[in-house]
Amino acid sequence: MTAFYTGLSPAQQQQLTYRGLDTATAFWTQAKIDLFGKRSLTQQNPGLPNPFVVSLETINSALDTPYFAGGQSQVLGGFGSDYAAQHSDITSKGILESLPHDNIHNDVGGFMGAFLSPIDPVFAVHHANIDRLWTVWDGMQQIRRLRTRPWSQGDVWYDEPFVFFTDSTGSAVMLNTAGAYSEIGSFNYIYTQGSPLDMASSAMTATMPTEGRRVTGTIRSAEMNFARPAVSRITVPIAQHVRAHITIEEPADPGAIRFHVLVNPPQNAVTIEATHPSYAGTIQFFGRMANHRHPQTFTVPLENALERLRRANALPGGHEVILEIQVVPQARGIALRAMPAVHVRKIEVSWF
Ligand SMILES: [Cu+2]
Repeated sequence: MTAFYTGLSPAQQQQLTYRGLDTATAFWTQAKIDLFGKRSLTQQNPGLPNPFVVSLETINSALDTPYFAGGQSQVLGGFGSDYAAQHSDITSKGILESLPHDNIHNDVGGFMGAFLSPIDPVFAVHHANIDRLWTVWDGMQQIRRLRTRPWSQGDVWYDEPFVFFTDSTGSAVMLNTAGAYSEIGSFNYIYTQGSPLDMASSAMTATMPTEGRRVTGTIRSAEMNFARPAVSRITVPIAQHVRAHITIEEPADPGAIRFHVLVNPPQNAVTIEATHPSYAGTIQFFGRMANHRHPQTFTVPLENALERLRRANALPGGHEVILEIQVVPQARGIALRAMPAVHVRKIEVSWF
């Protein structure tokens, strides 16, 4: 392991240092932790705990996001993450990463929930689908006549190198920047049937909004437990798309907790049933980033839960709606005696 680590280029060692793996010992210590992690999903136990996080309505909400990256003036948040100085930085995650991407990693478990996730063959299938959805989004953006790539700081994004990119012989690939592979034309394949794009092209109009709004709510009980969720009340106008941006401080053992997000749940009832109309999604910490233990922002679509509540006559009429957003932490895996302290820093809502 020492020979491997010291054989890395300065650029590669820098990337690992960004992630706190700044010595061969630190790298090997983390690899051993990952090695002994067991898959939660197995042949005998193949069911995802929250299939809703990969439902078509969740995917469609992600695909309806009109910008590549959020942050700065793009207050709605992006299809991908918000702008960051480089790719190990903590930044706000879009819907695709917050729900399908992260939940699959952690819920498959074992290597998939860890820094060395590409070791698990399931990784290739999972990321092939994430890539496919990116291509679907590109096609939808073209129909909407909106940009498929960053509109500012684009050069930073295009020039970002992937320094661990090697060919089948282990030699470094020279064409290794994000920009070199930003179009599917660079690859020798295309996607054909079975994507939402087939339906989208006929149903979609080219009138996506160019701007939206975002407001911050005040949080009650930021220090939460299962019986006492973090709650925020925010009044928003009736809009087609409504998203919650939830900032949570990374807990000491992030892999042990998932967070359920509910909108306007029944009074005094904590329900985390994904079939309840109020259930909006589940988020969990994934990925080894720089500044480990810093807060992370997740994006959860509320529009589908609101539509279900509307159909159940559980939302009052009018031009505005008061949203009560609850974030309910739940211990996963082995039962914990006491929920470790977890803090919700911020709950924002954007709409367009
Ligand atoms: Cu991934």
